[in-house]
Amino acid sequence: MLSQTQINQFIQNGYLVLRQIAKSDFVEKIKTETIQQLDQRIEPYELEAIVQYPGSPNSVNDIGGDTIRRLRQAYARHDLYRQWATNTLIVESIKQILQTDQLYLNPNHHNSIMTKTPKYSSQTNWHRDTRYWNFNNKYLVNSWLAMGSESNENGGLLVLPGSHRWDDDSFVLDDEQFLIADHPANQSRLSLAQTVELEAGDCLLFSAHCFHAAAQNKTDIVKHSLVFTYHGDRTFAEQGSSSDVMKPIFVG
Ligand SMILES: O=C(O)CCC(=O)C(=O)O
Repeated sequence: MLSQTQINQFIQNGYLVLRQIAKSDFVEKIKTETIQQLDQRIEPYELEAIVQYPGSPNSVNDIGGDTIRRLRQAYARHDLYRQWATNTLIVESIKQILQTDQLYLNPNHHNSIMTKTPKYSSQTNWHRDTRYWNFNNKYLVNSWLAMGSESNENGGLLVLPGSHRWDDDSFVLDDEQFLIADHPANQSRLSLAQTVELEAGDCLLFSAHCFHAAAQNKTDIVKHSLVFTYHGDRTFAEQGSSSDVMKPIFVG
């Protein structure tokens, strides 16, 4: 159960960190499973070389071209991931934030284990997840469970607090809907950037409409995070869109 202060923080900033919400033995289990699935290269996954973000290998045939950026379809992969996706504390917290009686996980978005490898990871520029998603509103919340420490050094998330409420268009995006980092019109907003420092077992909840970014992993340890996207019963995917391929999963 979130306190009113925590709910207010989310409303104000567009994100909230729930510290040490996953028990350490559970995090160890989920991390072991993740490393195994990565080693076995269990599909479906997305390669760094395919997204072509800054720093990613130029092609799948280059050195590091087979580096996995994320394992997709986490919910269907293993009961441990489903346990986290339906964890009562997470589900009830997001229901409070969204003021909904019924919560759904959208299996088409995130629903993944994000990995950042030391040598071949990429930088993700400032974006809103909602930019390519197709829903009738912006009220979607991501949960991001850290399986280890996350900081700017290993490519942890950065957020622009309050950006989920920016409904004007005074910031400038490129063709792929990323904020242009060196555009004068974006400078005051980019100066708000905060690094979200996490430890194993911490979970970040953030609005899918909140601008976020992440650097490359400059350490020598792989970073793993488990990410799901949720919405309430007043949010619908547009029929026939990429957000509607698989039907929402009721989680509580
Ligand atoms: O870990 C990262 O690079 C950020 C991932 C992200 O923001 C996304 O996939 O939407």
